[in-house]
Amino acid sequence: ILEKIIWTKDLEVSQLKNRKPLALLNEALEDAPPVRDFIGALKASYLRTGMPALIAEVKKASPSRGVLRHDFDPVQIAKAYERNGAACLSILTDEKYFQGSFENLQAVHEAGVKCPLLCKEFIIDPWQIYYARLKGAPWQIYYARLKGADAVLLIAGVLTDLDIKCMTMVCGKLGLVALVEVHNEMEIDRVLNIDGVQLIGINNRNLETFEGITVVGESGLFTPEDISYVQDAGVKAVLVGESLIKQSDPGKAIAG
Ligand code: IGP
Repeated sequence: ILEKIIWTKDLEVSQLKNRKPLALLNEALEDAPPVRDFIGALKASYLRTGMPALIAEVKKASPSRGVLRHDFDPVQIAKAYERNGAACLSILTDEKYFQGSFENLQAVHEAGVKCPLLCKEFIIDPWQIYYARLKGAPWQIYYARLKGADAVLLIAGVLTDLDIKCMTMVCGKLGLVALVEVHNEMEIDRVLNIDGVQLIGINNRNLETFEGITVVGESGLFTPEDISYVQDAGVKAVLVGESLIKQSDPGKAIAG
């Protein structure tokens, strides 16, 4: 499929400056770390505790809130989250808006954190998978894989159905899982009709359950009541950033 995509898009792609041969990427992949089972970890945690599995987010800043933690140390926070029972971690790699980096992803991976890792990056164009079109975000899915990610985020609102389908296939080829994020019912309907989608994140509101698909409740979760609310709506996992990161001890906040 990779070869096919490259071939069919060859004309457009050849106009891009930073063209890199697919062979180089595939070669690099031979040394990539083994992937961990992201969905398996969510399900295991849910079955063990009966509570939504936690994807704890390692997040320094956000566009709306600015810097969330001035003593931000991604590795220490990741370890604290893992120690205190997070099923998976989400590592912001977007630099521009969230002050994250692929170095943070790699550092957390290399520090021996065992939780599966989600690479939180804005992947907006399937051809970015192969070619650097955004500064600082070269061939993002490949790059995520090489830096130790087990899952990547695909935001339905900025992607076409074909983008999502192609990217999901590329993820599958690389052993990664795509967390497909939706914001409204229209996007949910779109995504449910795309073959191969296994994991959907609902960014607030519009909570439903979907057979055969693991549903993650995302964003704006601050209190135990917030968690109960999405749990009652049927989600099997939650993605929490700000409310943990801002605690004096983010790891303990999970245990509490
Ligand atoms: C975490 P919060 O409100 O708990 O900090 O949210 C996570 O869901 C949020 O950071 C997020 C995000 C995204 C960040 C959801 N979708 C897409 C960057 C890109």
